[in-house]
Amino acid sequence: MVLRIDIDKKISEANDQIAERIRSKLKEYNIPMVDIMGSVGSGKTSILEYFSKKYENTRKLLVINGDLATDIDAQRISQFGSTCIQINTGRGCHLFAFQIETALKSVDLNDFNFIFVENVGNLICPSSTDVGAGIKLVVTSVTEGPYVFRKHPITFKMGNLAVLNKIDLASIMEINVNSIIFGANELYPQLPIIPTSTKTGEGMDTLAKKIGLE
Ligand SMILES: Nc1nc2c(ncn2[C@@H]2O[C@H](COP(=O)(O)OP(=O)(O)OP(=O)(O)O)[C@@H](O)[C@H]2O)c(=O)[nH]1
Ligand SMILES: [Mg+2]
Repeated sequence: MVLRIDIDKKISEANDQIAERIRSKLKEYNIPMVDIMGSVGSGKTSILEYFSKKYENTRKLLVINGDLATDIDAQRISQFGSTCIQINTGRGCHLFAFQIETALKSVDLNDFNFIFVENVGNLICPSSTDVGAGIKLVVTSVTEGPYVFRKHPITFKMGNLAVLNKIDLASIMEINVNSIIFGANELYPQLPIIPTSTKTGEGMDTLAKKIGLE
């Protein structure tokens, strides 16, 4: 006799239950949570540094950082007044909802009014695991080349919002930002895409408004 146990399905169902529990908890407290996903080096932490600086005196930001190792990102962001919790996943290529729930239990939610998750840097794994966020923000950048939107259909279909970051480098990378966004809009008509630069600040107010920070 062969018994088959679909472990993947069970893990994913258990994860989704925890993600729903997180969503209802945050709704109770009226705290939005954004899950930031994107390739290594696309600018996830830089966006969080930018917002932490800009909203230091007006917002109470909690950031949960996922990385294989080190607390570099949490240290970078916490310089600007945000509270950061670093989760090291070892070999794990994405965060699970149970890790977010554990992190949230370690703080008093009354102390915060906006939460970001910086997921582990890659454009593949994080999109398939719900961490309980209301918005899934996909961060990509012009230095990743012109084909990134076409090559990662699942991630961009799962996302609610995307950013094309580092547009200050577009000409040096020989990237036509408008044509990339035009192509991506055709592929993912449901996905708003905001061109940004954390260096010049271009597009950052639009992004802040879109996620409800402003
Ligand atoms: N020119 C330019 N550089 C940027 C921009 N945003 C981020 N960078 C640079 O890109 C590099 C990587 O940025 P990070 O914010 O650390 O990227 P990340 O997505 O958090 O990377 P991981 O956490 O390692 O996945 C840094 O050297 C940033 O200064 C931008 O808009 N323009
Ligand atoms: Mg980072």
